[in-house]
Amino acid sequence: MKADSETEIRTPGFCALCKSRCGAILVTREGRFIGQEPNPDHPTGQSLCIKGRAASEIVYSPQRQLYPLRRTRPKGDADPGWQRITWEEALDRTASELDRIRREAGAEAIAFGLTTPSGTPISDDLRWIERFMNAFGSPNVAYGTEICNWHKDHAHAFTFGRSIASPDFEKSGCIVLWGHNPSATWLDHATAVRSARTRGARLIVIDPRRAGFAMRADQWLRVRPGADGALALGIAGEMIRNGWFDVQFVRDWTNGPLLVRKDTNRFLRAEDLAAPPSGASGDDFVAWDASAGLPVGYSASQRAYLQPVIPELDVSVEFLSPTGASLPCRTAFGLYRDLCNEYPPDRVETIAWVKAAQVTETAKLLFEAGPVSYYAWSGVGQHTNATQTDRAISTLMALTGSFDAPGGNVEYARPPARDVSGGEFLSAAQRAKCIELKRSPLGPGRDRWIGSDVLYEAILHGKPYPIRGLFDFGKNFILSHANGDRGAQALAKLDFHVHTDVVMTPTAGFADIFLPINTPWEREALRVGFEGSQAAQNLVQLRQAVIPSAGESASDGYVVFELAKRLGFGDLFWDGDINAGLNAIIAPLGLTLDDLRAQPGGISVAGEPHYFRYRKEGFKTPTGRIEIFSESFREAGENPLPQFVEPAMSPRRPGNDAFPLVLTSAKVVHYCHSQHRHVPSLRRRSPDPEVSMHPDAAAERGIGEDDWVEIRTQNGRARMRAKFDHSLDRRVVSAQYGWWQGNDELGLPAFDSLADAGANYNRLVSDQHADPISGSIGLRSSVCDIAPIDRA
Ligand SMILES: Nc1nc2c(c(=O)[nH]1)N[C@H]1C(S)=C(S)[C@@H](COP(=O)(O)OP(=O)(O)OC[C@H]3O[C@@H](n4cnc5c(=O)[nH]c(N)nc54)[C@H](O)[C@@H]3O)O[C@H]1N2
Ligand SMILES: Nc1nc2c(c(=O)[nH]1)N[C@H]1C(S)=C(S)[C@@H](COP(=O)(O)OP(=O)(O)OC[C@H]3O[C@@H](n4cnc5c(=O)[nH]c(N)nc54)[C@H](O)[C@@H]3O)O[C@H]1N2
Ligand code: SF4
Ligand SMILES: [Mo]
Repeated sequence: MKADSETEIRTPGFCALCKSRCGAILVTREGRFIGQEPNPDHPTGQSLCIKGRAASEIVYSPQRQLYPLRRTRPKGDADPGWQRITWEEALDRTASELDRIRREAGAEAIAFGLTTPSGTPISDDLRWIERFMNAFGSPNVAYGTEICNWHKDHAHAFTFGRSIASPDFEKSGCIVLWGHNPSATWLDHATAVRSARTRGARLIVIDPRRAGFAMRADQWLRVRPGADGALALGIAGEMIRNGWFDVQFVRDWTNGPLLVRKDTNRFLRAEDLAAPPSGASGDDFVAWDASAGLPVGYSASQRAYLQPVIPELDVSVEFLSPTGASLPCRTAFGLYRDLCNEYPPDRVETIAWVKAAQVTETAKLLFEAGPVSYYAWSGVGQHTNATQTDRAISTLMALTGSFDAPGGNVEYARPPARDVSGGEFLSAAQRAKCIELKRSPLGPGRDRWIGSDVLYEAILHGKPYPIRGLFDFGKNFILSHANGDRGAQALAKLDFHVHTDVVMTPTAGFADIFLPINTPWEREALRVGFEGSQAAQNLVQLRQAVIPSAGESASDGYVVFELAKRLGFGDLFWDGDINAGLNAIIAPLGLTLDDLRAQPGGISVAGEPHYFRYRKEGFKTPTGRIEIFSESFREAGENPLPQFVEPAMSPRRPGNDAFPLVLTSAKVVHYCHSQHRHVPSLRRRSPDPEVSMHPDAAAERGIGEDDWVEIRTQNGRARMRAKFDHSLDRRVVSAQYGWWQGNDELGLPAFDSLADAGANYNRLVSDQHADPISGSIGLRSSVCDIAPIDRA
C-alpha cells in the first residue's frame, strides 16, 4: 500500500468481475474509490478491460440496492411492495423459513441458485456458499454449469480423466480456440495468445463469427452453430487417413488397441474367451499382438499389458466364446476410425458448412505445428449435443500427442490449501436425491448440480418431488436461462425465495426476502492461486476492502456465516468468525491472514508444473488410459464413441422451414451476461441489444443496418437492432442476451424480460430439449426468422 499524495491510496488487489481476475492497483482518494489500474507486477495484471476500468461506476451506481427488503404484495404483482427491514429481521425470517421447509419436506425441498464465478465476483465467497449448501443438506444446486463449463471441466474427464486444464500457450506451436473468444471474455488468455502469436505460434479458430482472434488466425473455420462434433470427426478422419497423428502416443496411452465385441459393443474381457490370453483372466481387457498372431491381456488396475507387446491399433479379429459361439471384435481405435470415415471433408462441408479444403489443411496444421494447446468454451457447451461434441474434440486432441506435454494442455501445481467447501457434510443419501440424476447418472447431478429445466419442473409439477424453496445467490434465471416465461411461473409458485444480489434483477423481483450484496472493492477476499500460468497459480493474495460497504450492503460470506448460526450449524462456521475460517484455509501453506495483510500484493508459494504426469500415474479413467471408447457411456445408454447428433433445433431436421436462420449468441466485452447495462461508460459504447446478420439476409427481408427488428422462434419473440456482419454465413445470425436493465443516468430504457416487445434472447429458446448427459440447452442452436418491426 503506498500513498502517492496525502490523500491517494494505491493498494494492490485484483479485479473479480470475471474469470480473468486481472491483477490491479485499487485507487482511493479521500476515502472515495477512484478505480483500478493494471498491475504489471501481478501475473495476471498486464491490462484491464473496459469493465475493469468502469469499477467505480459499478460501486457508486444509484441502481444498487443497499438495504434488506421484504415483499409485502403477492408474487407476480407488478409491484412487490418492497419494505425495508433490518438485517436482523431478514436473517431471522430467512432462517426460520428455510428451517420450516426443511422440517416439513426435507432439505432437498429447498434448491439453491448460484451465479457463475466466471462472470461475477461471487468467486470471492464461493467456498463459503458451497460449505453452507452442503451443511444445510440440499442436493439441488442450480449452478448453470450445464450451459457454461460442464463440458470442458467435467465431460472432458470421460476422455482424459481430468478437465481441459490450462493451455500452455507460452510453449505451444499451435493454439486452437474452439468456441472461445478470449478477446472479449478472458483478457489474460487473450494477452497470452497474442504473445504466443508474436513468437510465431500458429492459430486455429473455430467460430461462426470472424471476431477477435478469428481475424488473425491461420485457419478460421466458420462452423455452423452446433455442428462442431461433425467437424471434429472430419478433421480427425483426415489426420488418421494421412497418418498425421502421433501413432505411438495413441497406441501407448489410449484405449484404442483394446478389442470391442461387435455383439455387445462392450470391451472384450478375458473371461469371454474360450482361450484367454496367457496370464489374463476375469475382466482383464484384450488387445491383439499381430506379430505373434495372438491376443494379449491388459490389466486396468496395473494399467499394463500382461506381456511385452506392440499392440495392433486397427484390426478386426474373430474369437470363440467358452460355448463355442463366434465373437467378432474390432479395436476401439478401429471403430473410431470407421466413425471418422463417415465424415470425409466434402460431407463435413455439407453438414458443418466449413470448406472441405480447410478440414484437410487444419488436420495437417495440427500435425505439423505442434505441440498443440486448445481451449473450448461457450461455443461448444450451449447445445443439446454438447457432451458428445466435447468427446469429439478431446479425442481429436488426443491424436496430437500433446496431452500434458510442454506446450499442450497441462495442470499447474496448486498451493495445497485446505478445501473448506464441505463436501463431506452432504450425505450419500442426500446426494442420491439430486433431481438431475434422473436425467443421467453421468451428468452434473453427480456433483449435485441441476439444470434450470428440471428445477422448474420440480417446482411447477412436483416431479420427481416438489421443490418449495429457493435460496438464490445472484442467479438471474429469467435472463440467463432458457424459457424465461416458465422460469417466471416457477418462481411465482415458490413457497419461500430468498435472493442475494447487488441490484434488483427480474429474478430477484420474485423473492420474499432480498439481501443486498456489496461490490468486491468493499470486501476482503482470499484468492489461492490465479489462472493461466504457474506463476499465477503460485500466488496467494488477500484483496483488501478499500472502502466501506455502501448502505447496509454486505458480502455473501457474511450472509451464510450468520445464517449458519441461526440454523444450528454455527460450529461448522467457526461460530461466525470468518477470519478463523480464512486462517484454516491457508494454515497448510504456513501462512496467516496477518502475513497476507502485510503483503497486499500477495505471497508466492513455490510450485512447478508437472508435465507428463500420466507416465507415472496413468489416467483416472476406467481403463487407466485416454478413452477413445467409453464403456461408461455404453452402460448409461449413450454412444461410447463421440457420435455426432444434430442439435434438437437444426436446419437439417424436418419441420423447421418457417425458421430458416440458425440463431446463436456470444458475449460482448462491455458486459457480463445480464449485468452492467446500468454502468454509463459501458452502456454508452453499447446502448442497444444487437443481432448481427449477413447484409444479404437482411436485404432479403427488407432490413437496413441499425433497424429495430423482431427475432421470432417457435417459443417467443425479442426485439433488437440489426447489425451487418459480412463474415457470417447468410444462414446464421448471432444475437446478444442478457438485456433487461435500464440506465437511469443516460436515460436509456429497460426492457420487459417477459414480453415479446422486450429483448430477452433466452425467451426465444425452448428448454424442452436437453443434452441427454449434461442437460445443456440449445442456447446457441435454435432456428429463427427475423422481420423488420414495422411489418412485425
Ligand atoms: N443466450 C445465452 N444465454 C446464456 C449464455 C450465452 O452465452 N448465451 N451464457 C451462459 C453462461 S456461460 C452463464 S455462466 C450464465 C450466467 O448466468 P447468471 O449466473 O445468472 O449470471 P448473470 O446473468 O450475470 O447474473 C449474475 C447476477 O449476480 C449479481 N452479482 C454480482 N456480484 C455478485 C456477488 O458478489 N454476489 C451475489 N450474490 N450476486 C452478485 C449480478 O448483479 C447479477 O444480477 O448465463 C448463461 N446464459
Ligand atoms: N465480457 C465478458 N466476459 C466474460 C463473460 C461475460 O459475460 N462477458 N462471462 C464469463 C463466463 S461465465 C464464461 S462461460 C466465459 C465464456 O467465454 P467464451 O467461450 O469466450 O464466450 P462467448 O463469447 O460467449 O463464446 C465464444 C465464441 O463462441 C462462438 N460460437 C457461437 N456459437 C458457436 C458454435 O456453435 N460453435 C462454435 N465453435 N463457436 C460458437 C461465438 O461466436 C463466440 O465468439 O466468459 C467469461 N467472461
Ligand atoms: S477482463 Fe476485465 S472484467 Fe475481467 S477481471 Fe480483467 S479487468 Fe476485470
Ligand atoms: Mo459461464
